[in-house]
Amino acid sequence: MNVRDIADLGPDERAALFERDAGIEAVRGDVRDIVDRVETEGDVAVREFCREFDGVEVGNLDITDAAERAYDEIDEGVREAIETAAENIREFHERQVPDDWREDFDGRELGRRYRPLDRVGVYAPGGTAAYPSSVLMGVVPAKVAGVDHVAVATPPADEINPVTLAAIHVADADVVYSIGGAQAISALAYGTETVKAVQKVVGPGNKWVTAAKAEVRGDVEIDFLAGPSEVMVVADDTADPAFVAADLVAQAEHDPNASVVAVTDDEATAEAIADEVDKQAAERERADIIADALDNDASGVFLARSMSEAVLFAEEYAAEHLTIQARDDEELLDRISNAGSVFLGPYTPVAAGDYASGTNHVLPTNGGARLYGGLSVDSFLRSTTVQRLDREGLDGLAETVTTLAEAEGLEAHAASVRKRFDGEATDGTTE
Ligand code: HSO
Ligand code: ZN
Repeated sequence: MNVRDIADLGPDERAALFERDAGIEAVRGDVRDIVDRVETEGDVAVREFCREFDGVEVGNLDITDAAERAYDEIDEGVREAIETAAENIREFHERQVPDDWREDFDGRELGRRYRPLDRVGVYAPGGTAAYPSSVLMGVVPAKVAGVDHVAVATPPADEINPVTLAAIHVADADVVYSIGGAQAISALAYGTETVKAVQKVVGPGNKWVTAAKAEVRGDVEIDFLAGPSEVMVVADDTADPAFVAADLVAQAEHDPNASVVAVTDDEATAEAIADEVDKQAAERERADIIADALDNDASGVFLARSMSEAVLFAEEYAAEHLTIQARDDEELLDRISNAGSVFLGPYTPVAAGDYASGTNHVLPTNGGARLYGGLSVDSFLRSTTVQRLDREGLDGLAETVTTLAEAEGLEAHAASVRKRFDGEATDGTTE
């Protein structure tokens, strides 16, 4: 890998780094047809697409029983690892559950109440992108939030990944469908004879799945449109180049379109990271995918003139994962707002969060971190405000409300307040 100087970046190079997108436009038209057909024809269309895209003649679309069987059958070590990861994820997400509250604001009792969504769908990719860990990241927070019906859809195959199925069981999903791609997203969004329609669809997927989520958004809620994995490492001269490189190479193995970036103010560190990346990348099993990801226009090792410039670069990039390997990591973190998930210190590899530390790995990519955060318990809750005013509370507010109502030309609004004091003077208004 070459080290590039931030100061030398031209507008096109900056655009490639900072204006990443999910790359779904090319498939939007085809996906719209699939989504529409499933919406209007239901199971018949789903089965046809399973045949066409997955090459599988699906018997029962509901495979909930298979998850429990897989749990019993998989390797014991893997089963324990799933359970440990699920437990840590559950614990961290339980800490996120907000309490309902009511408070008195001078005769105005106001509060907020949280209730879970009733029905949620989690997409679990299949094939080489089958990540049992992503099943945990989608289902566990939904269950912690109290969602009653959590459905998982995963593509049909001659043998569906048993570890994915076991993770679905451990995460305690309620129903599992053997449906993949855009057809799964449409089936979850609109329902079919077999599939119960949900209110929100979450989870990562390929560009077909992502385009389908864009398509159904509005009719149902979605989490966000996630693209390939990204990592940004901000490093100073105290960073261990081998650790930094290992994290870059790890995220690079996800996808040829993954983006992996390091930025440092120290030239020797930059060169050492670049050398280490080349060395480690060649040693990995998925060397081909890694090589493509490293070649990406949004990947690279960058030299900044100062740590302040490095921080600005990271802020502008708004990476899915941000790791800070530097002396003053907390101080640097204070200056960064745009990041999906942050990893501090030499012993916090991104892989820890990917699997088992407890944080969620379904995170905003393509700069989404400028606007929103990753999947959490909040993603599955809706809040309702509640209020009760006593007579004095309303009396104290009457003039403000009637004045504003009349300023908006909404006389009946003002009257609805005055009605409470018919024939009487209020503190503020005299009728
Ligand atoms: N780094 C990926 C999640 C993942 N890693 C799943 C391993 N398995 C996106 O955050
Ligand atoms: Zn990962």
